[in-house]
Amino acid sequence: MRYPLFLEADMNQILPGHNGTTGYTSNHPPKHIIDLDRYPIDQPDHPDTRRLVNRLRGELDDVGCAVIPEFIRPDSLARMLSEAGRLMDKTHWTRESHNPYFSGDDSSLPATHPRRIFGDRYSGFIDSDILEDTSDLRAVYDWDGLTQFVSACLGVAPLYCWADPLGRNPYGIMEDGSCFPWHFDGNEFTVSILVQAAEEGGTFEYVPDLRNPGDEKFGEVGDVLKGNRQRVRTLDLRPGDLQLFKGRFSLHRVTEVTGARKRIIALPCYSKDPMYVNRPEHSKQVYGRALPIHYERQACRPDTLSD
Ligand SMILES: O=C(O)CCC(=O)C(=O)O
Ligand SMILES: [Fe+2]
Repeated sequence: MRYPLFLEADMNQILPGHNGTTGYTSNHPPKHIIDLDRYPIDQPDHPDTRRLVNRLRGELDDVGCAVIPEFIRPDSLARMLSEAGRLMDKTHWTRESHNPYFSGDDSSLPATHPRRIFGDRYSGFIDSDILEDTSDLRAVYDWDGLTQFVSACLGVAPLYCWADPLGRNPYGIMEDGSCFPWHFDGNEFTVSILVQAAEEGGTFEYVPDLRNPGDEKFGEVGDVLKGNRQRVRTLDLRPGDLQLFKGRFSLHRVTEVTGARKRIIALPCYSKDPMYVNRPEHSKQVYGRALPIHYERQACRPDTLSD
């Protein structure tokens, strides 16, 4: 399978999935997970796929985010929901305060600097390394077809599944009282698939392309943290939709969840750098642990941003 938008040499560099194969691992092949009848992304030359890629590229350029409705089949969504349910008591919950960069306070900066503005987070993750062997989420993430499709939509090649063993494709969990304050992600690109919506709240808000690899735009970040909503966009996700998002460059947050039903979201992540993983401090804050790979690769950063 080849997307014609890129040089063949580039496409050949896309890495296989975490298990070293280029295929999928679940009991269910990609066509049982993704609605390939409506979205034939396994056929890059199909006119529908070309149109879809062009639409998504346009949306990403215009508003920094793109959505594909009902991308995941209802049966697969139900399997993801039951997997998350079985793993729910292994969720790593965090109640803490962090700045948009998940870094420590720096008293050498003025009190109004974004690195000194902390927001309260209460949310959890089912880390990627504990997903079940037959997980649909793991299978679809390990399928090269999805990586190549995401690569084509982002206009970024080669693109890699994220090397971070904890953060690469977790379920994000929020319950009554949960919220996730303004932040930038450690990885460059995130695909999110809402598995179950909260009863109320849990709205995804973002400011497209607020910073870029050469410029932190601390002034603009500070304005958003102080409540300026001029450039803030909101997204009303529905279960099964797929959302593509540039989380390392677009400041984003999830508003407070209320009600008994948990908000559950699958978060497959991608990177331009095949070696890069979270800093140990970032990994501990978000996923509850840091592994040897996080310490070994501390010096290996994808850019010079604050994180
Ligand atoms: O739950 C979401 O919609 C996004 C969560 C998020 O921003 C993150 O996990 O970094
Ligand atoms: Fe994020």
